[in-house]
Amino acid sequence: MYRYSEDVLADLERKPQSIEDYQSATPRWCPGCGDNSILTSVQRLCRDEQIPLEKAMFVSGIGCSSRFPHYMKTYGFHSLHGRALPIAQGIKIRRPDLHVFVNMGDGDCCSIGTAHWIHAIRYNMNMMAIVHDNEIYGLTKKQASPTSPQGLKTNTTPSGAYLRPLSILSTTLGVINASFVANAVEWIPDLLYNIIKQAYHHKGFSFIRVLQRCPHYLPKLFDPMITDPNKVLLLSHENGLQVDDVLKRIYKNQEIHDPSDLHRAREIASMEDMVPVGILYRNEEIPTYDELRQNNQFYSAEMRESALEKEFDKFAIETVE
Ligand SMILES: Cc1ncc(C[n+]2csc(CCOP(=O)(O)OP(=O)(O)O)c2C)c(N)n1
Ligand code: SF4
Repeated sequence: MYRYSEDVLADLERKPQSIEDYQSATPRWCPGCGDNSILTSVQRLCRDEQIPLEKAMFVSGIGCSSRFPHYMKTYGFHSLHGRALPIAQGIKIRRPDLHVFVNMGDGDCCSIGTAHWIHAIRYNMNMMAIVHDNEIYGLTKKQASPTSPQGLKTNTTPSGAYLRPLSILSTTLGVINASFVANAVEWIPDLLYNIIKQAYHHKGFSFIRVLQRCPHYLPKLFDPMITDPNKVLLLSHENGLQVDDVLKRIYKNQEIHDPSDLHRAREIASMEDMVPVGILYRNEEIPTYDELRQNNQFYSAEMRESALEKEFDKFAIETVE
């Protein structure tokens, strides 16, 4: 008798899922925290794409933003500070059928997790990573992070941060195999959603840095960008972000940026007077690690089988006459 796969049988039972179906516990973030906006965009994406609950996996590190998996009614892994990416990679290797999402804070990704960040870009595995960049350590109560502005008074830099901040975008664009790099701000939810949606459809590692308000510790930090639309640079392109007329009327600084232009992407990433919003770089020609492993060019299927046989032979019981 024909055996139907579990996926086919599950699909027969499936009803259309609403946003509420993806919502789990009530978020415990502070009122006005930008993490709420990011969560809403991701839940909207799951609803619009009808991602089956049992096929989505949210992995995070430790931090306020890393509470994300608790708020999704999918699989989730609230892991260790800085370790979200390697855990997500392990999951993806073992379960390529899952849609893997990674949520990290700027401390999580760019301080303790820096090595994993760099190598995750290089591995280019099929998953989406969002950095909630509030430019501070939120959970541990206002310590300077690598993205804190120079001069910012924090509990670890009471007389002001000494160093210039690390540019998340420039660093990511500088790593070999970067294949999707975007920048968003959570206070323009339509564009945030659009970027997340394009990242979801990208083949490879899609990396989104989102500027995220922390009204509890840095209530006014992003005010200049929020109150003055001229501080935002909209990046639109037929192969990038499509921006509607209403937003175009508000945000007058616009650039038609072809996301295949890496050189221009790097220039945009290093701007200091405006915050770019859109897709800086996209390249689907770069093979993913998953593809490279599948088409393993160094060992043929026969070679792998014979190596396995040799290993099994070590455990064979020989009968003595
Ligand atoms: C190995 C380890 N080191 C340090 C900590 C303490 N710690 C927890 S969260 C955090 C920083 C959180 O900041 P960020 O990653 O920017 O996320 P946010 O809270 O701002 O969302 C630190 C230092 C820890 N939990 N584990
Ligand atoms: S401390 Fe900041 S980042 Fe953490 S929940 Fe509150 S507003 Fe959000």
